[in-house]
Amino acid sequence: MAIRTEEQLSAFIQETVRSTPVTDIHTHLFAESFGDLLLWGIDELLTYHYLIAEMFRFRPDLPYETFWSMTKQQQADLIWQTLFIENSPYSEACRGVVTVLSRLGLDLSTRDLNEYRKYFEQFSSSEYIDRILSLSGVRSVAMTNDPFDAYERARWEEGAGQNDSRFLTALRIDPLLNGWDQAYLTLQQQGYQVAQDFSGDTIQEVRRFLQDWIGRIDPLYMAVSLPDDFAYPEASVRGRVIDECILPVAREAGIPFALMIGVKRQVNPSLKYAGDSLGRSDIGAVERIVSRNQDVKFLITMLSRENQHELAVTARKNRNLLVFGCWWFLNNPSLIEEMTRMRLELLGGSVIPQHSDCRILDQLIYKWDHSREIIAKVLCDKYGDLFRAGWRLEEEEIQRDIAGLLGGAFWNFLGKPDPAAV
Ligand code: RAT
Ligand code: ZN
Repeated sequence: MAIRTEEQLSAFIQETVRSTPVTDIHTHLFAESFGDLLLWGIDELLTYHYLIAEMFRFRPDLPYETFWSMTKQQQADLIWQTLFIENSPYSEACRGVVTVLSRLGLDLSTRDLNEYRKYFEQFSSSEYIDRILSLSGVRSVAMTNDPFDAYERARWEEGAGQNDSRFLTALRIDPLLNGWDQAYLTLQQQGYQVAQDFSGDTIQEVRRFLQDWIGRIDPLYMAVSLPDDFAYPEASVRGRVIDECILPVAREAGIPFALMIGVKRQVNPSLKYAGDSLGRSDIGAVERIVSRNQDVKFLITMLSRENQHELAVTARKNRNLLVFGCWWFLNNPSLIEEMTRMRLELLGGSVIPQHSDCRILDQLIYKWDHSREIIAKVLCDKYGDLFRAGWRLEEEEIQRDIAGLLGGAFWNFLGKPDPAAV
């Protein structure tokens, strides 16, 4: 059906963005079969590492060790008191908790954490997964599956990871590229004949390790996070692992290599897993890896705001590169809007505007509510410009475009149908 007025156009876009199911291409969530690797509930929400870092800013006298020696519930109490009672929760990570509580139907006027805790006790994980996926309108999420994590490996050996098509797999291989001096030991323990100095059969054995895990978990892609000084090509262990192991395996398996570039790990180790930061990276490294390996598909996101424009331009030049998401410190409304606007202007719909990076199931609600609102706002402007220029749109065309942005472009890039699509 054709859209006749600008008001009709905006209303239709907003409703379509709100109701179109999402494929969330990068999260740290797990299916129920992974047991306690799946995090959910108010205490997990409040102890999200983004909030831990924010809490410490308001508690200059709190020794780091005191916080780390507390139970999870005590940590959550302190974060609630600091960020929600003694201050107003308008940072994006705090606002996220407010959005979740509100959408779950909890009474925000009480600000009573113990009351909120009781609410979550009524659900089993399985019921809660259904509830959150339905409230957030997320059809499927990609997990981050780490073969270097002994606990997760044991879950795979017990048969986890099967029978829930809403939870997709992604093979995360950071230690191989960022910590070879430990990683080779883990590979040896798993029965691979690798040597620290890369001698003998090391290259073939690393490939065999990747192929075995691809066979075991059937990942959508292989992924790594990389430091801000990532270089390519490079005469280093990382350079060799990429060129001689990962790229040949990605090529042969026909799955993309996902690069998340720009992390400075542990700038403040006292903050533990909340202690990572970011730095601007060299777009030349991205340009070279994608253009010299045109028969490999790359999913790329960068962490520094300063890299975003050049990343989008690089994607214009290389169709084997699909840019995704507003990652981590970029997942804030002002930056999502800026980036989404720029990407749609440079790349049209050949982009994945957002992923959630959720670590806690409930966060799907706020990460997607907040991003959908911004994506809709940008789209209203873009379609509005077309409308004012005289271009008339059918509702079905808008539905097609939005389905692409929220998942279709990803599945097209993979060359696979979305298994969770009905
Ligand atoms: O956004 C985050 O939660 C970060 O801690 C990281 O997990 C990052 O997204 C990553 O995947 O390395
Ligand atoms: Zn992540």
